[in-house]
Amino acid sequence: MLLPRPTRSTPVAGHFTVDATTGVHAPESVADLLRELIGPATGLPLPPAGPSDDSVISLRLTDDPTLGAEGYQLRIDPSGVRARAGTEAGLRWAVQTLRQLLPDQVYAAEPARGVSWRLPAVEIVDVPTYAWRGSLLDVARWCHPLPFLYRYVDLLALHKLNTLHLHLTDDQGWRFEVRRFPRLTEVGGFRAESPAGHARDGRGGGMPHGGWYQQSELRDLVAYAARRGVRIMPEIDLPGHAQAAIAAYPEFGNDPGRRLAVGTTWGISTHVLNLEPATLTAVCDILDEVVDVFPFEYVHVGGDEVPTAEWAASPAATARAAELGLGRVADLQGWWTGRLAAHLAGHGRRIAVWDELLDRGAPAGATVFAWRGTDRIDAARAAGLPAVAAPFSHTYFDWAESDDPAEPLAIAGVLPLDTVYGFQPGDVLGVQGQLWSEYLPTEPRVWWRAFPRLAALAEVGWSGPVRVDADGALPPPTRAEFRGRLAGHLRRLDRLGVGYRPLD
Ligand code: TNX
Repeated sequence: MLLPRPTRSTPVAGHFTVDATTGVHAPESVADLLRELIGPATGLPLPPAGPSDDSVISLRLTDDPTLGAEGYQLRIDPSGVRARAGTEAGLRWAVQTLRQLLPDQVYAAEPARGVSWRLPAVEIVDVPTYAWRGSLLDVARWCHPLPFLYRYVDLLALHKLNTLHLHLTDDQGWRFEVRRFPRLTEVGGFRAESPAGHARDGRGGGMPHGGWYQQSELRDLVAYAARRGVRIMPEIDLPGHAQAAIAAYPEFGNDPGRRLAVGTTWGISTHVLNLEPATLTAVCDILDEVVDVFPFEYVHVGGDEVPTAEWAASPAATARAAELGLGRVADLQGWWTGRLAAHLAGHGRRIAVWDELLDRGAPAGATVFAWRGTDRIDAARAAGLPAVAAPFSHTYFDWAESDDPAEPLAIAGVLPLDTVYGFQPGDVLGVQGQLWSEYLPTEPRVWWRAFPRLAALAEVGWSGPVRVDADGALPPPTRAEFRGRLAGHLRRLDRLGVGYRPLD
């Protein structure tokens, strides 16, 4: 009942039981992860294996290029467990597979008594199809508490998803502590109220909301995620979706005399950063603190939904466009983002951007997050840029799963589970599921919208797309196989107390 489905799995006769005599042979960090993930529920000590032990779990690094950066092979037979991988990342995924092969009580928080920790004998070779298997969590619209972020990382690792895209800033909140610009969080981290009901109804709830993360808290989260094979990509959304920053520092906006409030409704703010040298320098200073906290190679600098009216009305911006020989004011965005890319390149980093940049001069080397439809994936490829497939049509899990009026309030809909599972991403760096949080203010809401769809996308990312009929529908046997396996997988989420949306 593995999810995601492994590349190859062949049953072998018999089984192996993990018990109090079982020792572990593995690189230290991998052995620690095994103990951390299997110890609490089983109560087993899993000590380092001695030379004469005959009950052993052995997880070793090997030189096998066919396993790539994250693949592993695993053999369980009555004599023990042996996993091999070319990297510690591969061994970590082998640990997640071992955990899935144990009885689902292994996911319980409390010691489970009277369970025989029996592993079926099997031979597995498992190599992911896509290198980027991500999940965006929007902590800007609602500042989700840190313990939830830790749980979220656990859930990603369980599904062999390797990237958490943390959307840290937006019009309605700035959550990343910046030492040099403390008002970003002191002012930008708090708003007066949020919409009550759908934003289009125009009613405010009257309740303030706010919060932010200290750099040290985020560093700890990064380290915790890294031990599980999950990288965290920070997103600082620029130069639009930045009203919270302008509320904190009016000089970043296009009218320094104007006092803006942190956004209190959802949608697209018309207020964007100005393109003055001082603001560019400030943004680079902010990014310096970002790279200091997040070691991952990619920094997402946003770039979605940037209205250009303020630039068009600004003599300084129009003069700059003319001086740069840009035909359109909108192209200033590509030029400006190129400056950020160059600055980040100085730190050895690459930039990620939303697909709007394709229309405004995306900087060379940028990785494009194609969200406005599957055609944006093709557009990125046509521009010679790597793409992560994140189209709303298949990966926007903030959308309702059905049109049943009993569904909790959603920004839009409908995105059914089968559509996610049938997604054909094409030739891309990988796939990513989005959990924008306008209508996901609490942990239970996030889980409801995330699962089971994120599990389906994790399988697309790891195991590759399934074959679909000419009309895009799942062939009934494929659907039945996945649903059957998913039903078993949901028992694991039950043990973890993750309140997913039940299968229809
Ligand atoms: C569009 S996707 C946005 C977000 C919203 C989302 C809601 C993207 C890059 N921008 O600001 O939260 O739609 O589905």
